[in-house]
Amino acid sequence: MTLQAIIFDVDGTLADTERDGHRVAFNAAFAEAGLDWNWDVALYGELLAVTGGKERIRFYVERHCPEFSKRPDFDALVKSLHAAKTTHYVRLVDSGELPLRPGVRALINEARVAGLRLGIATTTTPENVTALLRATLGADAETWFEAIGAGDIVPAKKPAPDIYQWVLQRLNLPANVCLALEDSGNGIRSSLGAGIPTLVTETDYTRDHDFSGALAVLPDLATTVLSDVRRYFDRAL
Ligand code: XBP
Ligand code: MG
Repeated sequence: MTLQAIIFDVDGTLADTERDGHRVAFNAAFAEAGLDWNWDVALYGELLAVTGGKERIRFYVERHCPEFSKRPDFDALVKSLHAAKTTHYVRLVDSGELPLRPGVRALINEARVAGLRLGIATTTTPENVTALLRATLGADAETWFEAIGAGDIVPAKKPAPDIYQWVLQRLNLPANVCLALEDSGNGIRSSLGAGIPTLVTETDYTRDHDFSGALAVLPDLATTVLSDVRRYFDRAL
């Protein structure tokens, strides 16, 4: 089998966005709404167990202030908090404060030159993906990715396989000619659930996750070139 496409996760994989991006944006939205919720670095690590921002807010409320969910306007509040969070996050990304992880730009460039097809499978909101690609790779970077599966486009977020299955369908490729790049336990459960061989680059938040089934677990892509990726892919055969 020859590798035909690479499907990238976004948060934690393209860029280390969680601690200094999403977390900061959630806290800004909470403060703006007059809430005294503060997600510190350690607490946020626990909340990452749940993917999706709206789902994460609900998970926090369930655990830390369950009475809050009894408010009649709770659903609307979650929605508006999340919309405000997205605005803050996009602003942060636009300011250029969230760089790509080492080796990511080089691998994407090399893959494009080699004629590999590219996709994205993420639980984050589509606006966030657009902002990150533009801020880091340039105005036309979004067009490099033939299929961008993001956010609520599928109802069941990672670890469910749905988002990867959606991307496979868009690419019109079987799972076994693609390689997924992931950084988290929920991410690899999703990609492997869709049958896609998966390479992991771990982050500070995901180092202790269960990556069983990964082709390899790397600290980052700093020294990984496309021929290495192809070699890892061949392990899946
Ligand atoms: C990313 C996530 C997302 C972001 C927040 O996971 O879990 O929830 O933290 O995004 P993955 P939104 O890298 O596995 O896709 O607030 O836009 O939902
Ligand atoms: Mg991730």
